[in-house]
Amino acid sequence: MVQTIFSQTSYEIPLTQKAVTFAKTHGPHTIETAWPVTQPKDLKPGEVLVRVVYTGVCHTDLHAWLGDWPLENKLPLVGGHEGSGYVAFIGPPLAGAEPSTLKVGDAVGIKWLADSCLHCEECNKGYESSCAKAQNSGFSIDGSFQQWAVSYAAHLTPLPAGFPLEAAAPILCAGVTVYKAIKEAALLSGEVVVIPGAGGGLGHLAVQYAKAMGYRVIAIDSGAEKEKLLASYGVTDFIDYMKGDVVKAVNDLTGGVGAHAAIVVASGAQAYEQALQYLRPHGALICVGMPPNGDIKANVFWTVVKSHRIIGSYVGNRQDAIEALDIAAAGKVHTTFTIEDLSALPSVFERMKALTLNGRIVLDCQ
Ligand code: 8ID
Ligand code: ZN
Repeated sequence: MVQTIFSQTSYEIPLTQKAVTFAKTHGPHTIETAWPVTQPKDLKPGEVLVRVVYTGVCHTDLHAWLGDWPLENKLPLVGGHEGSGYVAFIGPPLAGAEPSTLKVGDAVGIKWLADSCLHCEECNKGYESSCAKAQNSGFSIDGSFQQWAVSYAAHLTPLPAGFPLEAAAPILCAGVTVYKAIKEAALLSGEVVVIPGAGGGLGHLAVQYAKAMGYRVIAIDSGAEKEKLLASYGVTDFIDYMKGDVVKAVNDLTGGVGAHAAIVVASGAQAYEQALQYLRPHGALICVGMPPNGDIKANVFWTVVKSHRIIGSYVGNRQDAIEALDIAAAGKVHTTFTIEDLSALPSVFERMKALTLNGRIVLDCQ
């Protein structure tokens, strides 16, 4: 599909737009053609109106629609949190704050963390996603499955100059999340990272960031298509979790000693139990995938004796997003995606549930 919306110095803002919504958890989706657009005069301090051009579809959007998690989202909801587009209008600055450095026409990204207070201890330490006042795109506020989204000046991510918007979209959740998760493992160059869920949206980027950061990658997922996709990034160690003993396979590939880290991006629970069995002493289990009702069963004795580190990693902060995009813009990480129309969202969810997607689906919101 051809991009028809570009950077402009001003945008004609319509009263209504296309959007995909649902009013009830796991209820039907509605392809709206006259969903209201927040008008410039109605933007509150700190808010920005973004003309969304592309949006990725993350498994988190599916979890939200299915009601998989012990958190309540806004209803009715416009989901989506991997949006790329242009600043269309900038609301007034927050009381006492400098005006935003953003300009109308700037290429920006909408990520899961839409806003945070930037004053609390969590924000000051760079754990912005843990801020008690955090707002999440496509969950607590409407997200990127629409053409004109309200987001926040402080958290919109500037996109690298000339970086294609469709390639940027998946970096804004999948990319930043896995990049941050790999950093959390605190590894040394050449150490072994296992990535269960490697063929999905997060996973296909995780294997590339891990390689770009100097680690040896063992990918786990299922099926010839995903194996082929991963081979295209130079990943030669692939384990099909549907076939045979995953723990033995990792141990065989690591001379019997196991891996230095597992970055679990699988949306199923089984991958966590397996990871604890193939980690070597001081190995890190980085928890990223969020299966419904998932528990990690770690034996206390072996956790202590092996000094295993079990770490939850939740998206990334503003700087992580900038770094993740810069690495991709430098050509070290490529998003593999298929573009479909915004109205295809319900069908994308069906295919995501069936685990048949390779890489990411990016929806065209033009
Ligand atoms: O901040 C966070 N922690 C964060 C951010 C973004 C997404 C967490 N997530 C979560 C999502 O909510 C979801 O639970 O990460 C998970 C993966 O999201 P995704 O990459 O968007 O999902 P996907 O494209 O459907 O890929 C999932 C892959 O996991 C594989 C599947 O075959 C698929 O390719 N998989 C499964 I399910 N079980 C597996 C297993 N046992 C497995 N791969 C290996 N071993
Ligand atoms: Zn996401």
